[in-house]
Amino acid sequence: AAFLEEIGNGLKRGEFELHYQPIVLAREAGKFSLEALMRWRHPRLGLLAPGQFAEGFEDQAARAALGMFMLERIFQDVATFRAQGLPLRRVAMNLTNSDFRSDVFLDRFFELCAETGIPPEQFCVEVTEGMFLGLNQKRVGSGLRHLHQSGVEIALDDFGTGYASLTHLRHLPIDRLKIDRSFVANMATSPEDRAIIRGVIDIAHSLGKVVTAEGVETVDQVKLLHRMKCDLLQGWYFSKACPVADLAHVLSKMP
Ligand code: G
Ligand code: G
Ligand code: NA
Ligand code: MN
Repeated sequence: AAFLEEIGNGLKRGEFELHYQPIVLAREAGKFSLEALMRWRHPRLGLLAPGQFAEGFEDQAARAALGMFMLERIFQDVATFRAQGLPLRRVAMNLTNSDFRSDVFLDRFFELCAETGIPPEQFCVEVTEGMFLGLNQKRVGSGLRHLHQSGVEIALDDFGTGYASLTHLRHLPIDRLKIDRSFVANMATSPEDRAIIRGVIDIAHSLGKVVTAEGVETVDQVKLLHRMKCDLLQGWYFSKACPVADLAHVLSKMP
């Protein structure tokens, strides 16, 4: 509970920031998508990744505050990227169930599009399978349909690690599957993991969806994924998530 209060104070003190990790189009160089990843520059503990303050995403009040922070900041940052003329495709943000509990989050999203002139087509939202099992799963479904109809792409994150994934593919407006990095990690040595990845890519393409491989760290993984016709690649092989100020430089050195 003390930690949750600290999140509120950290937000007030401006200790939270968004870092951006490039997502590379496998078949075409020079244009990038990004995933926004939250970081907490904690005064005592240093730079924290979401896994280190995950309880904040579970708690309703903390999540509402973190979600709104993320939303406002992502529009500011994307406005900066556009002004810099960065060669950007979509910018992805991670959502939770809480973001669909009321209309506040989605209303503000569309309001920000109108205020800034940044079109919904600039964005992707990442959701996890677990979000379709929560209390407000109906609201999650209708919220995603609204976003999708407006031009926002929907990505299913950590694909293959949750439950009943294939059902969701049938009922929800999902444009992209993100293969969890646990499958990518061992693909060079594990025929089983390679078979799973090949199968996911096959299903996705048959359904007209695009596939992103996460956690790509080695050139061997890049080559294998390329051969398997994986569409998008993301991972430390290309770049870690980096602060806004470093992004132009990082992108200029990407393959
Ligand atoms: O940056 P890191 O690798 O620690 O991210 C861990 C996980 O935290 C990611 O898988 C991502 O889905 C989640 N995450 C990162 N930023 C946010 C955020 O702003 N909101 C939510 N809900 N999840 C996030
Ligand atoms: O929850 P989500 O799957 O969106 O998580 C993204 C997380 O994965 C971030 O915390 C990020 O720091 C981490 N990550 C991104 N690329 C790599 C990578 O190539 N290897 C590893 N081990 N972690 C990565
Ligand atoms: Na994600
Ligand atoms: Mn993921």
